[in-house]
Amino acid sequence: MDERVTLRSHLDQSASPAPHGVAAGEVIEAIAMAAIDLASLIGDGPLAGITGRNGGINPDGDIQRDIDVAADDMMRRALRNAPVAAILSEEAALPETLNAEAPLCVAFDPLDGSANLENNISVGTIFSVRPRGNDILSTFFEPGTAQCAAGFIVYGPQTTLVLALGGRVDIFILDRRVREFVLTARSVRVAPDTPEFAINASNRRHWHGPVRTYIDECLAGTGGGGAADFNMRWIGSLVAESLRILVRGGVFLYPADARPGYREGRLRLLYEAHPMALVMEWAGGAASTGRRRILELGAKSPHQRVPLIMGSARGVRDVAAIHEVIEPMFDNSDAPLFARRGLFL
Ligand code: FBP
Repeated sequence: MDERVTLRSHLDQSASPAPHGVAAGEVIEAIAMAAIDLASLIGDGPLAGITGRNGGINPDGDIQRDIDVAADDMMRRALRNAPVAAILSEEAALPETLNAEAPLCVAFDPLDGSANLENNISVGTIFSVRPRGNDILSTFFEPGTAQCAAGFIVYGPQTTLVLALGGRVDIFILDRRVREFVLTARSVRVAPDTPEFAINASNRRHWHGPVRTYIDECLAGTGGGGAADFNMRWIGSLVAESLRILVRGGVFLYPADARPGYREGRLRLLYEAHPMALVMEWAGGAASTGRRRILELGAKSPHQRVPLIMGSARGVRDVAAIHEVIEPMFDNSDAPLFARRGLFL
């Protein structure tokens, strides 16, 4: 990209015409500043006193590490100085009101996939911004279509900010020398039809019929009657998988399965699935539970889980088509019916 566009100048240009654009720009800048500090802390890790040891259990039953607590504090501090009426963090049981008069509400996962840090694998912060409704806390329970901005930061070899704002998705990389995000990809588009899937295949025995059928078809390849020869990736880090999909397409699946605690999937609707779905859709991709569009769902509780299938439009459409063919009552069957080929459209 010839001209150097910083996040700040990008927000000045593109945030203001969007609904709630000026306020959204301030929120995004606050999150970006927190992310810059968090990137240095993550980069130093044990050198900065981060042990990775457990700090307890968060409200949703996940192990909480010292870095999760630090990331949560950083995000909260940043958002207190932004036009934010209420926040909902993965690390707290309930939403918290900040400035009741402010125009926006923010749900966030301060540090997704923190267990990956032990192995120096990419982790991230995910955020979802929506206009405050009359009843502040009910704002979080509106469908994902209410979001006016969303995105995520990947703390990896580079610190990358993916931003969905004003109906498009742009990517920025942190210039560490000057502590500024710089635009590197404008209006990114998800490739419509990449034969690549990402799923934790160790759960195969627990999957329901439609997911098993889809993955079996991917694995069969053209030699086995499948529609294409698929490649597979599984990083176990939602932000890293999402960035890969934006860069080269493919489909990511974290489905519901038969394990206790996974009947609604693993990922959380408000600060994982909703923001990722907005990013995917605004980049021309799709996001679904297999049966319903993620953005049309409203949460019933702050930490509600949801099956998430997202990425290239064709892949998500194929998974949804298989869900239509296979009766829900046979969902968890191992019957040979589910091994049949040729279900892709
Ligand atoms: P947390 O929200 O608990 O940090 O975990 C989320 C996550 O790490 C995602 O980033 C990833 O897609 C998924 O869990 C991996 O789950 P599993 O270990 O079950 O494959």
